[in-house]
Amino acid sequence: MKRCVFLTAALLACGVAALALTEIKIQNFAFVPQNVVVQKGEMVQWTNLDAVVHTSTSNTLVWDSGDIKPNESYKRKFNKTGFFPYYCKYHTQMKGTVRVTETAVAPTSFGRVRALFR
Ligand SMILES: [Cu+2]
Repeated sequence: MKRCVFLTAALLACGVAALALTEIKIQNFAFVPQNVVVQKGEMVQWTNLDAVVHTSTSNTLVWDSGDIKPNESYKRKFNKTGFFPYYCKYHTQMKGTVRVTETAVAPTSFGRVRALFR
């Protein structure tokens, strides 16, 4: 883990790799980040930082969080590869995507750095 200290990017990568959890904030009626890439078997967690209820609902009904109240989270594991668009049931302009890959997250440099620390 010492190597992580030298680069902000690497530090970030280590944090994600250690937890195998990708966090998405629901803030100002938006999913942040809007598009994420995870490896099969990893967790994604949505945390609602707004003062109103939101949902994370798959366009193809692969999942539906139900109501995520303010300051609450919803978490699920992605066991199948694919591309999964989702939205908020109450505010349909709120959209995001989760891409689930078979192996190490690529092709961004972020993904490569991250893979080094597995
Ligand atoms: Cu919403």
